[in-house]
Amino acid sequence: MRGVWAAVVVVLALVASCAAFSNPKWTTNPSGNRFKNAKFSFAAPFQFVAGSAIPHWEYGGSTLVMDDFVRLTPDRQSRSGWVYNVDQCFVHNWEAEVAFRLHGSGARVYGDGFAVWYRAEKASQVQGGPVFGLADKFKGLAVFVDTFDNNQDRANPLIQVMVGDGRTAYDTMDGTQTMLGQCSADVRGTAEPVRLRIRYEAGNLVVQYQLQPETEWKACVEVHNVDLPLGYHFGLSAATGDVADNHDIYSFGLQSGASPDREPQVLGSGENLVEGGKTGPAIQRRNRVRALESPPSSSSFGWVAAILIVLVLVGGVVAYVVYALSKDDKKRF
Ligand SMILES: [Ca+2]
Ligand SMILES: [Ca+2]
Repeated sequence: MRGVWAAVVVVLALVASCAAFSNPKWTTNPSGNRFKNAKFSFAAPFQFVAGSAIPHWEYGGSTLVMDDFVRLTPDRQSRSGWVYNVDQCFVHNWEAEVAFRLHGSGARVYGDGFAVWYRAEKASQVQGGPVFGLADKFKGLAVFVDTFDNNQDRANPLIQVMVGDGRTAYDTMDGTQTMLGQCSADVRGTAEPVRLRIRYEAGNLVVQYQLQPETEWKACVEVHNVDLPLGYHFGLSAATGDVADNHDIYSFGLQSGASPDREPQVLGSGENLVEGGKTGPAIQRRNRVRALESPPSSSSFGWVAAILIVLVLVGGVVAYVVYALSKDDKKRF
């Protein structure tokens, strides 16, 4: 009988250790399996702690951190400012939400707008430049909120997506030649902050905006097969030129997660990743990094559950065999 009890103890110990590993270390919001990433987010009130007004973010140029918002530029000519996250982001699927207000004394002309970035360079390498305040020929994603109508097509203000390859220069005529998609959006001069949402999930990029709180989200741009490397940095920047505006950012929030129907393809299997029809080295490499960096998802709970069931079954069989053998031993005597 001693063997039976030993088998039972081993099985219970294995079950307990698996349960400990499956304990989630993040909070899930009510909308599903997304969770907020505090180190890639900021929001008021901004507190001045240890020389940095915004933990995990650096800022420069004309940027001023106020109590309730970050002012990238004041309503003055020829200013540019930026705020930039210091951490590399290894989140595979994410959703960024920016609350902003663009306003100033200009009644008919104002500008130039601001950019939301996911760029290659580190915060310590950020250089000012002509693309809404940061350097051109960037690597990564840009979502421009372009208020000044350079090419006089009357489409501004507009929200526009560009993916930079590190060589292509931004088309200064409102990005007409370099954009992946855009929409006109009357986002300037609002009483309340406007919200911009950028969702990147399984290679699909979706941009929406909300003009007033508690109102519907409007679709703006949807682009497929967008390959963004892991390890880039989030940032925001704005610039004024001959025309000017206050470019005020109230919050930047990053949520990470994935839709449940896509997640099982990605986690745990290095070979079978299907993402926008691409399986290039960047995606495979990203997939490997993701398996290391990402917290366990719902699919990993599935694995834990399967392992537990197998362990219980194996334990049962072992216990039965040991029990039967001990019975045989007794019969023999
Ligand atoms: Ca423009
Ligand atoms: Ca234009």
